[in-house]
Amino acid sequence: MQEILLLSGPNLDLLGTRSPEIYGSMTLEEHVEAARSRAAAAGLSLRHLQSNFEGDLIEAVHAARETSAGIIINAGALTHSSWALGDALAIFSGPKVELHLSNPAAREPFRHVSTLARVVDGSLAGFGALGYVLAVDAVAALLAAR
Ligand code: CA2
Repeated sequence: MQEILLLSGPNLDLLGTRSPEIYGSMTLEEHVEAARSRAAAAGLSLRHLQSNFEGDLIEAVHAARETSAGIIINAGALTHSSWALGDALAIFSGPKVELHLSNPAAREPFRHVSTLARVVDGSLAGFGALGYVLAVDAVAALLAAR
């Protein structure tokens, strides 16, 4: 069975505890479970890693080259600053989807830059919880088209 790696960046472990007006009220684990169910319906497994450390996420992308068919990444604020994470993702050859709960383009100017956009197949932003399900659908469709 092919595996999707879902990566969650800094502070996303706090989902459900603060700022529901921006990020909704679901916990990260609830988003992961929704994504996992959708992946299972498409015949895919899903593994999740959350880290508050940039290097952990980079190493997970490196390891994914041996284990995972596709990557979904909500890199949190690293989206706007981490050229290194973008470079790591560029080396991964499977489908890659950038995901955000909110719509960074409609927020503060520093969120308008994505260091990941240049290396992913596509980005989903602003759909809240639905984004996790849509991202799985996108990776599944890209895998099926290969
Ligand atoms: O909208 C998204 O999913 C973001 O990736 C979330 C990041 C933000 O820096 C990006 O610009 C957009 C922030 C995640 C912080 O999550 C929190 C969760 C609960 C309370 C406070 C922050």
